[in-house]
Amino acid sequence: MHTRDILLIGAPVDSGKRRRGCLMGPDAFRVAGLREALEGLGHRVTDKGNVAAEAVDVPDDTRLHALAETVGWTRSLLRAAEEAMGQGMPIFLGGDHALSMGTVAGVAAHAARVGRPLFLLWLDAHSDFHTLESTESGNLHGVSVAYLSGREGFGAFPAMPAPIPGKNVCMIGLRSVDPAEREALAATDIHLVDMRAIDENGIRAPLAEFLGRVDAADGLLHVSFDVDFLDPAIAPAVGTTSPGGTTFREAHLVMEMLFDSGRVTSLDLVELNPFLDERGRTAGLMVDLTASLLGRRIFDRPTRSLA
Ligand code: 6HN
Ligand code: MN
Ligand code: MN
Ligand code: MN
Repeated sequence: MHTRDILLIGAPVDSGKRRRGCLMGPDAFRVAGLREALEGLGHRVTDKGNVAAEAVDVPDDTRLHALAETVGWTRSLLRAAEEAMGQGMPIFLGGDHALSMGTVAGVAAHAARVGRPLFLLWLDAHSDFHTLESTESGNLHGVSVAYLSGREGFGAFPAMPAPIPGKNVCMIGLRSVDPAEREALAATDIHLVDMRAIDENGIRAPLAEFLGRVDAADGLLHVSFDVDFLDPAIAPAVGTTSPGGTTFREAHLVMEMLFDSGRVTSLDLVELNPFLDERGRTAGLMVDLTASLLGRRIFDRPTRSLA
């Protein structure tokens, strides 16, 4: 199997929403054995420890929760991600989904520098497509994709170095999208795969189609995995639970297909709130899913038929 150089980078971001706990995420992934699982698959793994937020001089805004802190995280993670892309495959251990503004911006800067198109796979119940103006909650974990797409109105944030075109973005698992997000998404060509589409046609076809386009463009692929992509019955450790999520096998199939594609160059694991977990089961499941993305499989295919 293809051995990869993997960098674990802790991003204990907890500023993207009011309910606290995601700052414990990086250590929960470590305790759940992420490093050992990936080493067991033959990869070289380096744990780079945790990144810290840069101190910034940004006035807070009463409508938005922890704006200055989130801008500080975006700046420091942007730099860390761009640097890591030159060294291997970074896995960012969150932290809430606000962290992706920094990680994906840094990955995009790297892609632009090496002259490769960047594709973004957003596995999430939510579209995270608010602007600072449209957010109703004021929680900045709900604005990441809008920022990464280069939407206007992100004043205090660093300019997005290389906005990702909508046709290069695919969201899978959607089931909680606010009216303003729905309207804004309609004006983009982002690929939207909601839970109804998965119920009716399965999760394989739309993912295969997207991966085919990544392949055709010889693109880099960043995967941003929000715990609430999964059904809360199997993944309770998340603040923004939404019923009707993906099953254990749907999620593993996505990871197995991503491994087979050979395309994934960076990954975020976000929104794990260990304070809400049950005996570490959500952290453990996320570790197992990451192992599937990096080559763990039941059998080497094709499996033998019994006929
Ligand atoms: N996430 N749309 C809601 C809001 O508050 O703007 C939920 C955001 C969820 C954020 O999934 O990372
Ligand atoms: Mn999210
Ligand atoms: Mn680089
Ligand atoms: Mn979500």
